[in-house]
Amino acid sequence: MSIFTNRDGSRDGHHKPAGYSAFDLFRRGLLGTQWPRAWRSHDLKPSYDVVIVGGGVHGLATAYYLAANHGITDVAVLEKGYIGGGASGRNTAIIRSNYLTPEGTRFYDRSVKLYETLAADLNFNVMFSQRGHLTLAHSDSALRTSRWRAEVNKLQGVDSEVIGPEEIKKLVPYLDTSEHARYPILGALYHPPGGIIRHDAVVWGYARGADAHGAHIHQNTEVLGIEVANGRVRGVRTNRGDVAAPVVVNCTAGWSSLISEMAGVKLPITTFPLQAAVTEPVRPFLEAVIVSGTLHVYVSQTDRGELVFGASVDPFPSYSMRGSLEFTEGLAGHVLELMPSLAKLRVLRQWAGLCDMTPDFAPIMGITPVEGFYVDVGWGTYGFKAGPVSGETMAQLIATGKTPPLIAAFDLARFAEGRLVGEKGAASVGH
Ligand code: PYC
Repeated sequence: MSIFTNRDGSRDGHHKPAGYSAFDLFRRGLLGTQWPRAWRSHDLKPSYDVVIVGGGVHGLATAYYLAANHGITDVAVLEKGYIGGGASGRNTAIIRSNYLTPEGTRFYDRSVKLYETLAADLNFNVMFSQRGHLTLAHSDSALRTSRWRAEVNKLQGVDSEVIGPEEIKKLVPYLDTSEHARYPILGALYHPPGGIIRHDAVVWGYARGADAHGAHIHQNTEVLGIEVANGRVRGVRTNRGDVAAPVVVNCTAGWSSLISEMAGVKLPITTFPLQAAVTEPVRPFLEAVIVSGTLHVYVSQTDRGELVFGASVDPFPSYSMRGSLEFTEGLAGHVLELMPSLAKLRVLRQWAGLCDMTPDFAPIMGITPVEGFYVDVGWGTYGFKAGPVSGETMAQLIATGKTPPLIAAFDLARFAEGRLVGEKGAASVGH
């Protein structure tokens, strides 16, 4: 039996992602063999209808929805490393929609809704755990912003409210909610639908789905140039050869301004590293996701028991993805101000991802002055949570030629026309 033959007998071009019975899992686990490939390798064709640059959650979701929602399957996803090896694998996997602007709230709410049905849609367990999200306020101004966000959220139908220290203590008993804390907690923005997800599973699920519909996923395929003639995109130059395409989509993070510049499109983006760390696993004690903008820290506990922490972006632009001791020391200090009982926990590893920051902290999505060249970039520290809705709306734009209302506010032209979407106040981290 070919490794591309599924249990339902479907093959290659009509590849259907496999679903496994418990017995199948047990048998394959024991034998350690006969796992069908989740996505296939292909020769790079000389042309595609659509070329997507970037094999993270945004690029793969765009490929998946192009096929699933619009029947566009002659699609190549080009990834210079391995899929999910960029920002999609370097985040803290927090999902939420409690944003500050109506545009942001509506947009991320659609993403939460898509995440809620993603495991069923992709037939792949993405381990979405909606355990509630708390943004702590330690000052009057933070409390005011929380109230503002709660009102904006409610008007958009998003479940979000401000709660006091007593309710916070019930939700998170290990938090120091006493008045004697160095930064006493005055209240919090509580967002019950928020939570965490298994980020690799989201990437793999979309890759399987896109592959099953016929998209070609090309790893180790680096885009070196973008061909433009008479104001129209013509294709891309890669380390594996040239590819002609009438549509090229920039779905990269970290290198988005460099890729766009290859097409002659300048983006108002500055790139900063964002570090995070994970501890050894301990028994489950932390249900909700905790964020403190004042202390520049956020923390959640994975299903494996590890605590995942993050803090602010590094204070200088860089393309470095190395962790630093300075970061871990600062992070530990801030975490212990919130939960002193974690003092003996050991950090297992740390990492950094790249954040493409725009002047208003909102993304840049849609058309560019180069016909056929689209961007889905500028995600700052919000990129992973936006994957599904970005894929869905970018696919709709490419298929119909019309900008979906959900992303109209995020167009590139807003910077020249002074229509900024100020989303900094919804950040989990200081910038
Ligand atoms: O926006 O929730 C967020 C977030 C957490 C870490 C980075 N961004």
